[in-house]
Amino acid sequence: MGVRARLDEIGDIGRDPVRGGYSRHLLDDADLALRDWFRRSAESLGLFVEQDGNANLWAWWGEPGMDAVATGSHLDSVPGGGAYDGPLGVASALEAVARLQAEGFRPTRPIAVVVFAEEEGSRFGLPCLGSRLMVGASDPADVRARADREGVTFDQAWTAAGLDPSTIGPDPERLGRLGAFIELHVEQGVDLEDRGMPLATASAIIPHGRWRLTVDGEGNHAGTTPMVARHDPIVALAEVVLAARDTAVAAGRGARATVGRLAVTPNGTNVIASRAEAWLDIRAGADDDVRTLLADTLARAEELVAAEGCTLTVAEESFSSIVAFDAGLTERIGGILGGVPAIPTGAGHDAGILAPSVPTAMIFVRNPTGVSHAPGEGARDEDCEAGAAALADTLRELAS
Ligand code: HGY
Ligand code: MN
Ligand code: MN
Ligand code: MN
Repeated sequence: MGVRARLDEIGDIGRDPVRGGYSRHLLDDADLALRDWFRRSAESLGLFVEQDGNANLWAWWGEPGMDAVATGSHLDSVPGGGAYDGPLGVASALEAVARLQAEGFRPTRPIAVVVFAEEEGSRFGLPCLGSRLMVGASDPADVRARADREGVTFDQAWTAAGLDPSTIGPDPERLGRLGAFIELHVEQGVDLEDRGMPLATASAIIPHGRWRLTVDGEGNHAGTTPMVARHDPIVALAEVVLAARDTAVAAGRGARATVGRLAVTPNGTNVIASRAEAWLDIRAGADDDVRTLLADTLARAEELVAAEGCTLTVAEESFSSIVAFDAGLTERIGGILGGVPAIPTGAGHDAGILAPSVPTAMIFVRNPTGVSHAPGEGARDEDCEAGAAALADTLRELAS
């Protein structure tokens, strides 16, 4: 069938007419339609499909047993995301199984194609929700206390989809079945384009922290409040955003600080806001570097916020330490792929959550634009097919 044809099957699901690209979030209509597509595609390959207590989907080739080779990724997106981040890994995994079946391959180990829930964290704010819950890296009580941007609680969303929220949490039995996990993913950068190569493996995922910054000021009338009498939280927050940018630029060494999401209360055109919120995403080469970047940003922010007569509250939303992938497995796959480079990534992945518990590796497929988390994300069809072929070669070798 081919990877392109599989991606085209879902090409109209979750299109975002306002932002462009795709908005597919945990258990929303698009996510449910994508889950149906996955189930139908897997069952057409004769795979046995099950959903675990954390809403991750598992399609088994052979009995769900021990020492399984798992491969897959996620189907959810960021708001206005691209077509490949996540779905390329799932479509390639299905295609790799189809190719192996077509050549008459009989695996000696169970093979599972997996779709992890809410990898982007776009609905409830916690990236890699499904894989974190499975490995016990997130507290189910913390997850169930969350609500989405419309105020829908986790339990309400879960039960609306016919799921029982009490089933979320560590799944050691399922995790214990896995002998290896390989995630194929579109590259989110231009390293491969610059090298003129279609594929790579991953050497590491750099650390990634997310914080919610809340600035409180004094709501008032835009027309009757003198400039000197204002405590405007948007002005204060703007200073904090610039402080984060300046701190990351000054730190260098691949440090990155981003505010991509804001919320204002009451959000009126002729109103001085009473509250302004920002979600700060920081990434850098080492855990301590991320922590230092945050501390340096907040040291500057405290002064700026106080100067506006406002107050700042900081809440950590999530933190992912640096991930080093299984060197042996990565080297072996690099060899299967004909000697490709192992490159680090600044993007988080479910593979990063599994890596501490399961021998894990990643395969990157070239992205000519390097753009991701935006409609401009791209991959050439021939590179996508090369990725699926490489994944099939990997599964054949690991499950022979
Ligand atoms: O944010 C990330 O790095 C990933 O795409 N969830
Ligand atoms: Mn992503
Ligand atoms: Mn992804
Ligand atoms: Mn008025």
